Amino acid sequence: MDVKTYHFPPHGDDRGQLIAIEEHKDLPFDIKRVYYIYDTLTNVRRGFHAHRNLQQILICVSGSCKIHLDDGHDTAEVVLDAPTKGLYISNDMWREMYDFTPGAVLLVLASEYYDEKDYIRDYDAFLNMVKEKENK
Ligand code: T46
Repeated sequence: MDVKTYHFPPHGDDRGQLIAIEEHKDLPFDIKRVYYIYDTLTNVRRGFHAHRNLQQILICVSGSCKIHLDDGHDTAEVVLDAPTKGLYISNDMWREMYDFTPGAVLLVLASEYYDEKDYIRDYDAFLNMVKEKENK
């Protein structure tokens, strides 16, 4: 699977590090929403859904976690272990997040407002949608 990642360069000096992400310059979409996931226990797996119309960039800004991606044919595992690394996730991609280290914070930049109707939470329904789109 072709996994798209971004490198966000840090502006470091003897005080520490700073990363800036600017709409229209560093991202392939306009940001409508930002959320972050934290206090997730190491043995917890979350996600288990795809989106019909949502692009996102995931950045583990503290600690690390793993992302399982599934496009209905192939799967990939991506380790997010640096605040400089962003993972792009498009529409129609099943995702699961797991192996959060204690204190990990997963920041998500999203192209759309929150909409529960955009979620496909049933894996078989996800596979059917992928097949239907391919047969069109
Ligand atoms: C995704 C992965 C990476 C809101 O009220 N607004 C929001 O913008 C979001 C994202 C969630 N919520 C509520 C809905 C649930 O009651 O927060 C609760 C937890 O959401 P959810 O169970 O969907 O969280 P995850 O970690 O399974 O998935 C989230 C995103 O929902 C999803 O879009 O791609 O992170």
